[in-house]
Amino acid sequence: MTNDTSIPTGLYAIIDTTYVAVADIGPVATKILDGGCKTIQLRAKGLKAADKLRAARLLKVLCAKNGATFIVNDRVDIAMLSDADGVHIGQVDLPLDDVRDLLKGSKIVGLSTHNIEEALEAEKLGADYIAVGPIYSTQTKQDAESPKGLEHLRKIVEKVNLPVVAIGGITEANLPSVLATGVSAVAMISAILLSDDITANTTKIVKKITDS
Ligand code: 3NM
Repeated sequence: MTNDTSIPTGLYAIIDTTYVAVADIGPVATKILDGGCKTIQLRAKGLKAADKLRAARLLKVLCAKNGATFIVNDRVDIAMLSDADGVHIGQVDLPLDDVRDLLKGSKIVGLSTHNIEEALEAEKLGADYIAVGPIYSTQTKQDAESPKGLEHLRKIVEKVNLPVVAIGGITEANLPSVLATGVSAVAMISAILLSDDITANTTKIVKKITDS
């Protein structure tokens, strides 16, 4: 486990390139950071590796300037080359131990989990945090599992001794119910990226989390 104190808490915004054109990644990140968000993940599934790396390097600089944590989804190599603060991996990616070996030092490694067994295994493996989802139905991830709901989330928060990031279909409207389960952070993609005023919307969500 890393001793890094910047393990995601509060709003965990994910810049997903299915919603954001490559040229807009920097401006969108700036709007999110201006709204007070302290964690950004780059999720760039369809992008060419060189574009991913360029975007990751840009996001690292923007996040560092704002005292925010920058996480790369899936790609350990891109995380290393961009000096990201961490990487987020899924169940089908490289084993967590090997990811940590590659990254060295105090980098954050987060793992996607979908049930209590995976969550407990993540704890055993020494993940720094787990994502649990999808809590609600989502349009963003095509191969998402069926929605797990709040009771499922609450049980994992109770049983697993790791920071939990809730993900999937989370909006400003259902945020209070999600926060009431005791999660450490709330990941949002469409609720942030599809808003008309990203900074104002982010500010509102960050305040809602802080005040809860
Ligand atoms: N992972 P939105 S759900 C990237 O269940 C992702 O692991 C999920 O997007 C999981 O906030 C999801 O737009 C999509 O619903 C979240």
